[in-house]
Amino acid sequence: MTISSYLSEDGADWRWMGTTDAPFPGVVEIGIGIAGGVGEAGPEVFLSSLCEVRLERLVSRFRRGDFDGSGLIDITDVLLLLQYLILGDGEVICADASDANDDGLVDVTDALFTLLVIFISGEIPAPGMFECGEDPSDDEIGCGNYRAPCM
Ligand SMILES: [Ca+2]
Ligand SMILES: [Ca+2]
Repeated sequence: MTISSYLSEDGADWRWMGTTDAPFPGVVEIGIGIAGGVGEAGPEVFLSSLCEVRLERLVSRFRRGDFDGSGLIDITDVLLLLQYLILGDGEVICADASDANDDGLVDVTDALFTLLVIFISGEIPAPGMFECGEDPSDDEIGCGNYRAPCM
């Protein structure tokens, strides 16, 4: 059991009491209680409410190749991606969108692949550079905060 606590701005003493292996995705039941003092076995908590919390993976929609989240895939995405990779300048807004070749990594090959598609030929993998969509690939990267409108 793990017990930690903090005092919020309104003076309430919040305690975390216990850790469990939550199913993911799945539903966990969480109790909200009121502390009533500290007994021999630790804090005494009177359970006041139970609620179910559903744990789901957030699915983000994006245009692949849109490193800067502008909604367009162009040379700016290539330059900003290279600037990020080489100089460490900037941030990855949405790793899935930055992974232009959909190999599960955000690296210099994504910049080269995007250049190839823009100036020579080829096709950006699904959902593509013109359509918004979810990542069909099962990889370790996700899409945290894609900025462009994506319906
Ligand atoms: Ca862009
Ligand atoms: Ca890649």
